[in-house]
Amino acid sequence: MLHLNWKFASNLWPTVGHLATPTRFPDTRPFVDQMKREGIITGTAGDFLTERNQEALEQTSQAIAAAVAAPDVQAIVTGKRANDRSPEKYDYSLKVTSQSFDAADAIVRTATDKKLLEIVSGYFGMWPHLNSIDARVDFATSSIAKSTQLWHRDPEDERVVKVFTYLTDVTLHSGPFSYIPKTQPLGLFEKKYEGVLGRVPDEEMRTFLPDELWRICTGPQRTMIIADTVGFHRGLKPVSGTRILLCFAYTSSTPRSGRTFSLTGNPQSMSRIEKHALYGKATPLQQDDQVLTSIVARIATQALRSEGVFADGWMGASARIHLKGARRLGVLSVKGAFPKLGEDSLKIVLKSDQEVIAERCLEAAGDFEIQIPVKYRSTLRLEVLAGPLHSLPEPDGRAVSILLKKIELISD
Ligand SMILES: O=C(O)CCC(=O)C(=O)O
Repeated sequence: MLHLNWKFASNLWPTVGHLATPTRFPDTRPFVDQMKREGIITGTAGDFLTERNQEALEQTSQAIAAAVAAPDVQAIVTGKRANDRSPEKYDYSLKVTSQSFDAADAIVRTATDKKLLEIVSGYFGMWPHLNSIDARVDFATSSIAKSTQLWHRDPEDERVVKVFTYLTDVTLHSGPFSYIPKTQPLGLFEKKYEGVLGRVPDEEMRTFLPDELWRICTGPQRTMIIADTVGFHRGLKPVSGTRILLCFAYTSSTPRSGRTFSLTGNPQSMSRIEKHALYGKATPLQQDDQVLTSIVARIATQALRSEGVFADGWMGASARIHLKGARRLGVLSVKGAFPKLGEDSLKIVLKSDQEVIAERCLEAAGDFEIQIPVKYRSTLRLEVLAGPLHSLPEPDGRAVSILLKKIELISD
C-alpha cells in the first residue's frame, strides 16, 4: 500500500513517464528483476553504462584520482595530519568532489547515463531523480566502526538506489561495501528486521540476519554496485589501504531530503528520462510531514494547548501529542526537564494508543531524555503522563509537572 501510494499518489507523473517509455536496452531487464529480488546487483562499468559514458567514467576516475593524490589529502589519508576536513562522525573518510557541477561534466554525464537510468527506473517503476553525486576516499583509523561503517538503512526516501563505483581495487581489508540481500522494501527479509533500528553492530545484526546472508562486495577497480540502500548496508571498516568510491544516489521526486548539489550550464540534447533525472522538479517533503516535530513549533497551535501543554512547553498532568512520520518504525525521543519545585522524584509514563510504551522515574531534578523504538502507521498518538504537579513560583502560579523541550520521531 505504502509502495503504491509512493508511486501513484506522490509520484504519478514520473511513474507515467516510466510506463510510457519503451525499454531501449534489452539487457537491463534481468538486472531489474535481480534488483527486485535481491536489492543489489554488481557488475562492471561495461555492464551498466553505455559505451560513451564508460569513457566519461574514465575521465571522472582520472580527475578523482588526481584530487586524492593532492598533498593535503594524502597528509590526512596517511595519518600525518589530523582529519579536520570531515565531521567527527566521518573521520575515516574525505570527500573529494565539490557540490556544484556543470551539466556537461563527465561525472554528471556518467550519473545520467541512459542505460543506468533505465535500470533504476525499472526498479523504482518511475523515472528517478538524481539526488547526490559524491566521490570520497576512505582509510583506516584507530577508532571503532561508526556511522556508515555500521549496518543501517538510508532514510532519504521509500526506496533509494545508490550506485557505487570502486575507483581502486577493494579487498576485504580496504573497506568493501556490504549488503544484506532481500532486506530492501518488499524484499523477502524486509519483515525480519522490523525491530532493528538505527545503526546496528555486527553482533546485534547476527541475531536477526546471520553472516551467511551478508554480501561483502570486494572487487577490482571499476566494479559497480547498484543497491537499494533502504535495505541494510554498511562500508566494512578498512584495516589497511584506501578505497576510492564514486557514489550516485537516486530517489523519487518526493524525497525526504533534497538534492545535495547544485547544477550550472545548459542541458545538451537529452532524452526525457535524463532530463527528468537532472532537471525534473523535486519537492522534498516538508519537515512537518516527515519525522521531525518540534514541540516548540507545535505548541503554538490551539489544539495542543488544549491538550495539556502550555505554549512555553510546561505540561500539566497529561498531554496528548500527535506526531507525524512517514515511516512505520522509528525511535521516539522525548526531551525535557524536571524542575526543582519541591518533590525529589517524578514519574513519567508514555502511552501510545492507550498502551504504556515507557515508564521512567526521575530521582533528581534536571534534564532528561527518553528514547524508545516505536511502530506507527503515519501518525503516532502519544500521551504523556507526569506527576506530581507543583506550582510555578508566583506570579506565574501554573500547576505543572515537567517542561517539554522537544519531541521527535527519528527514523535512523
Ligand atoms: O561506505 C560504504 O561502503 C557505505 C556507504 C553508505 O553506507 C551510504 O552511502 O549510505
